[in-house]
Amino acid sequence: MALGILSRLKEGLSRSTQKISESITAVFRKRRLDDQALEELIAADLGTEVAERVIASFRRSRFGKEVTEEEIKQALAEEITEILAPVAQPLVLNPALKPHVVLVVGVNGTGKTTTIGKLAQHYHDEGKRVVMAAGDTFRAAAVEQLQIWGERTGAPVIATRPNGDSASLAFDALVRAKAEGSDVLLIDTAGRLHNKAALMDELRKIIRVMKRQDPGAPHSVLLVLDATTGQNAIQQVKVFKDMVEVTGLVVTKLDGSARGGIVVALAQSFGLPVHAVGVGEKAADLRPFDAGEFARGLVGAYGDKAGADHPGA
Ligand SMILES: Nc1nc2c(ncn2[C@@H]2O[C@H](COP(=O)(O)OP(=O)(O)OP(=O)(O)O)[C@@H](O)[C@H]2O)c(=O)[nH]1
Ligand SMILES: [Mg+2]
Repeated sequence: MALGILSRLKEGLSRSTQKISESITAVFRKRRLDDQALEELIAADLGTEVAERVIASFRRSRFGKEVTEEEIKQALAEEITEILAPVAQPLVLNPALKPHVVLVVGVNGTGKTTTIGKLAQHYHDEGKRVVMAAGDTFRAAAVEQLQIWGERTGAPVIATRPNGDSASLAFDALVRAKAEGSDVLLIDTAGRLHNKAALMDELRKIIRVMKRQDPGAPHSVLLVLDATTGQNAIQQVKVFKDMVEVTGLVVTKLDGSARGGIVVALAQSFGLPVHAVGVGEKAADLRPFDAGEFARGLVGAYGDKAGADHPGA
């Protein structure tokens, strides 16, 4: 099964791969470390900063040398791994917290509810007691969607009437999770960004109301981003960081994405932990974020595993 997931990640990233490595390889063959190379990397969603960093490093270490395509890929993978390694941090639940409260935010359709379901399954499989709160009270379908995950995992799903107050729902869910001695409370939210002020009010109210009961809550605020939106994800992080204290990211839809490079741009721009990546719609399709694996997948450097650990090339 793990292999299946890995190959789906590879498959998703392979389209980014083509973008990055075909053009880059061609450029480096000609040994023209110039604006074109820079543009190719930026076009692959790596962003200006990362592209400049990669080019600068290549200029120092590779310029004028005979290099094979595989060596270029390995070197690029190493460079990208360096950028990603500091942000590759799993979401660790604090066992002293009963529950550890995780608020999940993000714009419409990024995969919030699905990610909560996957996390519920993951923690359930670890033997933890999970409670979910259907904080998106505007869409009946959103509540049902979470309830299906609840049935799958045996975790209670706290919901309220349609259009009910999400803050009091979150409050009630926290009361319940505490009473049950749960390990983790996962709170879903609505993500209608077209009304930013209303969304900000709602999220802040949820947080304020929960703090009355537990001043430390929410202990984690996960921002879910859809990789297929490319550079727009950068803007979303800025907007949500202004609203709430985002503690970490989950990047979804990397199975179908030609935009894996955005993860590198996010790491470079914000340094926020990337807790996990989504590579499909099923429970098992949430993977821990592995910097090296991701970087190699992104540039298509799977051929020579040993080369990845090449000392100080
Ligand atoms: N291929 C793929 N699809 C995903 C992934 N994560 C979520 N989806 C799908 O994306 C769609 C939206 O996911 P939701 O979890 O409903 O997104 P949401 O953020 O809760 O959406 P709203 O509640 O409408 O704001 C669904 O069809 C999911 O099955 C992923 O990693 N890969
Ligand atoms: Mg949802």
